[in-house]
Amino acid sequence: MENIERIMDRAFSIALGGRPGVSLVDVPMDIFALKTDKHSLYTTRHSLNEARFAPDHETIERAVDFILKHKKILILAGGGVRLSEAGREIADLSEALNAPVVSTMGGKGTFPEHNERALGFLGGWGGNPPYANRASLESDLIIAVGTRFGEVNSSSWIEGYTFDFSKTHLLRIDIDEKERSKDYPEDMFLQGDAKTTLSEIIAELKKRSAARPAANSSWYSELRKGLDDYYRDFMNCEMGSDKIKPNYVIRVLQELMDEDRSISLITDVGWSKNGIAQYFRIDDPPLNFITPPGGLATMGFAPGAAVGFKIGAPDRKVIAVVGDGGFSSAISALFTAVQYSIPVVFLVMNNWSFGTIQGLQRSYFDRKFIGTAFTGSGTDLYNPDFVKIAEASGALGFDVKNGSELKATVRKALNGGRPAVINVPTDLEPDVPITGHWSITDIYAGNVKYMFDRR
Ligand SMILES: Cc1ncc(C[n+]2csc(CCOP(=O)(O)OP(=O)(O)O)c2C)c(N)n1
Ligand SMILES: [Mg+2]
Repeated sequence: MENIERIMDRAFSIALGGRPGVSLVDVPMDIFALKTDKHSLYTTRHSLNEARFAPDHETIERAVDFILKHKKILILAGGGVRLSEAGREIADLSEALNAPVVSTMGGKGTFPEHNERALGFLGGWGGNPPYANRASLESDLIIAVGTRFGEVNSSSWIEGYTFDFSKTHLLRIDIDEKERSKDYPEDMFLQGDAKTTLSEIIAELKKRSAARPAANSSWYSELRKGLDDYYRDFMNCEMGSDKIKPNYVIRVLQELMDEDRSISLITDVGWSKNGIAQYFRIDDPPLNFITPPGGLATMGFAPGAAVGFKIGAPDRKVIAVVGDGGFSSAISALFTAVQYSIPVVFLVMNNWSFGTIQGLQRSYFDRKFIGTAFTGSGTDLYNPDFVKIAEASGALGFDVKNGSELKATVRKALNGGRPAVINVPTDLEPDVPITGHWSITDIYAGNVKYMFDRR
């Protein structure tokens, strides 16, 4: 019992410093049952990002020397940029070097994706067309900030899809020493907080008058133009009829967010996450965009996360975008929202299946669907009536019968002042394309040997 103050202090320090995140204090029941006259179990005040350190000045100078030897520099913003709130510094570095920026899913939008130097996000399920991957492969230096080079973002670490560090130099900035050389050998590793370290690099760059690498001016503009063309097509994508096309749902959400900057999207897994990450242009996370971790994506994340987000940011208009599988598995969040009057909108992309998994069965198992289509006792598709569930639980319920109603319905739900469920019958196709590589598909295809040959 006498240790608890110290342990709570440590738990807060871990949660808020370094790599901020959840810390767990496991208290045995016999200690929980003890009596105490203390009113508070933690006495020290901690604040977010207390560990803001940077490498020493000499190291920063060496890093800048190294950066300026390159002509095709690419900045890669990972989730650490978001945690460190270093979006401003990424933008300043991009401007100082005239370098384009790509991101992982966790870092998506930390550099505004509407900016002309933004090339989207990379990896196995990266942006479409895969110009972020191409930029990575064409660059001669990647400055990677706060990324773990996870499997999804690195195309399962198979060279030539997202990265090829036999050709590209790598400068890494990470607060965690354990990241050093974990997956890729870097040419330089700077241990430090993203925001502080980037500020020091930028300050040093400004001292060098001819800092901007001249050849950096144009190598990426073709890629950006290609992305803009694709984006334009996407924003004109077809609606579908009785079942609305999933990309059309995403398009309408993008339009709504472009019109109303107070909307925040929380995504689940499946089409909601991969599709939104692939097509969306995000400018200001975490205010407007939260997604579960890209690789270990937790189905059922969005409903609860949206309720929590709304409690923490009551002025935001919050939409949880979730598949029917994800919503069914975490529907209790709706009841909590009603119980505590938390007006969150649950937009259910209802395709009567674990569509993402079914897509893999379609592509790799000859359309043999096992456990992924929501059928009843026969072959008829089955799902509960989400609108009736909403109404019966005290929330608003909306059925979208036609894509042309979708936008107005979302607005109505957002203005309803109560939790609301919108059921959107959604087409299974198209799939979200894999734009890089994912080794699991080799395994499905019985092509394991190839995987090891390449590594
Ligand atoms: C807890 C958990 N279980 C299983 C999975 C594997 N998984 C990934 S996507 C997916 C299907 C999601 O279905 P749905 O929510 O309906 O979205 P859709 O793919 O149809 O868009 C599943 C089961 C997961 N990511 N998390
Ligand atoms: Mg589904």
